[in-house]
Amino acid sequence: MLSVKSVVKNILFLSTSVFFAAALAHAATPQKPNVVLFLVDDLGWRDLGCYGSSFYETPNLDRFARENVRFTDAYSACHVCSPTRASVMTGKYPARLQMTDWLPGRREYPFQRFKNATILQHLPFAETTLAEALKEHGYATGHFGKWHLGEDPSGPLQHGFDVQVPRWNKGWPNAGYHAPFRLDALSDTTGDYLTDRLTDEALKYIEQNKDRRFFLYLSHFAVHDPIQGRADLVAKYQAKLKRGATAQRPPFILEGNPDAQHAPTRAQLDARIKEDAYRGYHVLPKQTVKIKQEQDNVQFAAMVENMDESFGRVIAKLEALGLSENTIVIFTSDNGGMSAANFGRPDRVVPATALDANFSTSNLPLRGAKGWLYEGGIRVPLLIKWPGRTARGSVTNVPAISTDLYPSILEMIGEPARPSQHPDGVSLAGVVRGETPPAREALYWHFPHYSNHGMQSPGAAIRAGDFKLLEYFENNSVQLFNLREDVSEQRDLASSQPGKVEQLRSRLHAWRKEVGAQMPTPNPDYDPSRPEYIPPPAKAKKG
Ligand SMILES: [Ca+2]
Repeated sequence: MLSVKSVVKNILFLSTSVFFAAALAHAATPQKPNVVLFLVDDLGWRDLGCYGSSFYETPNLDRFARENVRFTDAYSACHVCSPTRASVMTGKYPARLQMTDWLPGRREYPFQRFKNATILQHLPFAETTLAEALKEHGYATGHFGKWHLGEDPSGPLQHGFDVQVPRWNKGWPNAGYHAPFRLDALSDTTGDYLTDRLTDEALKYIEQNKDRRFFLYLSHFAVHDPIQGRADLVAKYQAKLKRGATAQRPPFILEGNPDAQHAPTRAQLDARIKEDAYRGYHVLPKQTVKIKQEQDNVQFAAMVENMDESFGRVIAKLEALGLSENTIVIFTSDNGGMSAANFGRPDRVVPATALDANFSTSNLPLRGAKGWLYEGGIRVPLLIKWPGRTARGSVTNVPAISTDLYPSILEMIGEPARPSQHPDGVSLAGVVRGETPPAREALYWHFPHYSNHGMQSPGAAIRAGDFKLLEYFENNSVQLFNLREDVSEQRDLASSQPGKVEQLRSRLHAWRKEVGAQMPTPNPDYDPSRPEYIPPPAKAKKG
């Protein structure tokens, strides 16, 4: 029988051994890098200085781009929020997940020939999310900001995150960017600005976890509408606009439905915009809407610079804590810039006095906007820092997409890929190291819905090499562009290159079959005598 003394001795010996074993294991395993994923909402491809904006100032991101890797041809998996976010968390195309539209999704209207395809209302629990994978590898996981992948009990806390700030799962801030925010688990005082407060909390999280590996998902509500900048920055851009305001081009152009029976040419659209019937900001005759052409919105400019400040504060915190050489930092956006207004209710009219609240930016030279399959809807900034592995200041035109982040992060932290979880992603780690790009046949988009930011038919797209084919489901129209020669998608090659069209179309159809993509179904309430939304006549000119 053991004496009390020997039991105590044994416990002491055991606990000391456990302590030394743990310390040895710690010393033998190199510290895994931390991961910061900084995801901005609705930030357009040209909304940063390092991507060509001359109006918005983003010094922290510009410096980061100079020191790390900048992707010129990066894409979001969808032109609206939730599908892209689902692809980031799972490494799967939204079509494979049946999460192809924003949550909860668009209403049905009788002028639409199809019903929107049915979507899941939350991220499926069968998925091993990026956060769950990192948790398995010993990471603390913090979610700060926008989720938009389902309500509780399918929020971030049920999908692998230890911490969620604020406790709010929707796709927009509850009460705007100025305090009071009316958000659980995010306190505020008068004068607080949401992006700043979220950043405060994210920095606290970094401090609290500085001695262990962590995954910080800082998913800002910014720069999604409501378009409300911080007052000091708004004043700065008001002054800047006054100094340099010389409009180079018309403030808006028209875009129509490429799938219409007689789809309008660019010259026809440019002529129509001068007609009285096409005045105003609402759904215009022949399914046209207006697209903003200038980056001159001072409220939006303030939001972009403030978001850049937030990024700069995160980088500075990592440096101050000595973590910057052991932290992977990824910056991207979930879809293109909102240069078209939201006509989720087609009878909505945006008064001329409220343009800046409804049209945030210009995506030029890219065509289209958030809500469109043109490049303006899906091409986004992507910057990656992999400490010690990044070729300083490199720029790559290797196409990348948001499904790639999952396998890229696994490879960069030295953990094995999970090919059955992220079948639609390829690791970009080699590209970041400056090696040969990963083999990939094509990138795909699938949107079996009508869009709030345009009146085009539901459709899909494929990019293979330099070519991109867009296909629309009401009349099966296609458009073919060579992005290398025509990034603005102005020269439709569909009729001159029928072989290319057939090749890409059959690949797109085969992909749809492979991923089990849902197609829109006939709308029983469709009224064929009114095949398009008929807007109210333009009001008579005043004065
Ligand atoms: Ca978005």
